[in-house]
Amino acid sequence: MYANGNRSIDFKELLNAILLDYINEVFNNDDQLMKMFCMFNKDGDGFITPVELASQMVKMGHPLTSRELIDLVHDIDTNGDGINRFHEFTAVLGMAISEFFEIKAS
Ligand SMILES: [Ca+2]
Ligand SMILES: [Ca+2]
Repeated sequence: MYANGNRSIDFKELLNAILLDYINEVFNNDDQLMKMFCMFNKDGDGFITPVELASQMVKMGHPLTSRELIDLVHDIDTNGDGINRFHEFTAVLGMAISEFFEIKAS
């Protein structure tokens, strides 16, 4: 809850915490999320590289331009280390779900 190191709870952190609960509710357990993550993480090393992301998007019939790929990796990579890890993937998925259901934070 205090991921950014200060004492106040930032709105984004709160939203993330709520969304993570919500994702769990929607998928009932982590298995569905993990399956989705594994679809992208072909080599099973625990993170999704841009190459893995690009090839899976092609397979799903949505090839990305290099610009779109860079943007997508950047969007998922919340801590900026250049690697898309499982918790980052689920957080982004949560944002997509919330937009889909038009969840309001108020
Ligand atoms: Ca991988
Ligand atoms: Ca990252």
